[in-house]
Amino acid sequence: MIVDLSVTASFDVDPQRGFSPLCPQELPVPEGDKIVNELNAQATFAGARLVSKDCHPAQAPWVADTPEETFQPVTGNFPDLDVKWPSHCVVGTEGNRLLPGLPAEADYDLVIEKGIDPLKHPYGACYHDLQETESTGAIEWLTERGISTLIVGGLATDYCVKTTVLQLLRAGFKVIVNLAACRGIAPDTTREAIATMRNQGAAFIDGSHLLTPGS
Ligand code: VGL
Repeated sequence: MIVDLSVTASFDVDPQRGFSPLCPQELPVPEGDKIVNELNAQATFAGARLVSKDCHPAQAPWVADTPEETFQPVTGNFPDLDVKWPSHCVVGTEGNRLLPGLPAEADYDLVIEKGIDPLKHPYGACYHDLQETESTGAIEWLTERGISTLIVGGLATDYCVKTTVLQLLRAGFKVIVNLAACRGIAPDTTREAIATMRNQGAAFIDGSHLLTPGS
């Protein structure tokens, strides 16, 4: 697949320790820490590099107090919460940090922080809310720079990667998902997520060796 560096950005979605076996008490995605080399490799085909981060508070109505509560619906009138999750990626903790081997945050062109409000647990990196009305600025930032193509990897394929990819497709970008730079929480939901992204127009590669610089 040919990519033109000048109109392409690489997007690292939530590549945080809290989604990896480095933080087993959080939301460890199997092999979540194995995506770093591929994220770094895909970035060499892009003129800009973005990262999104879950930046959660320690306490929120969506936090599951016991493992059994995970995936249970959040009760009450919370339009921007759906199901409960184990506490993860809390600001100031190890789980919030980027995976070892990724650039320092200051070396990314844009860092998007999401999930800060305890009453909102978004998945996609383009909006702070599930209704997708409050932009994080990612789409505007990319548009302003004339970027038309995104190479996407990160965690987890079946939640934050999927939702981010669908948001970018709806915003009119060409999206290449690098599956070698992604890992999912569960096989079934990961398969479904890949099918949904494909139906909505995403392209897929299984490693950045399948990319060629060009225009
Ligand atoms: C994610 C579940 C809950 C993700 C975040 O980054 O994919 N998944 N919170």
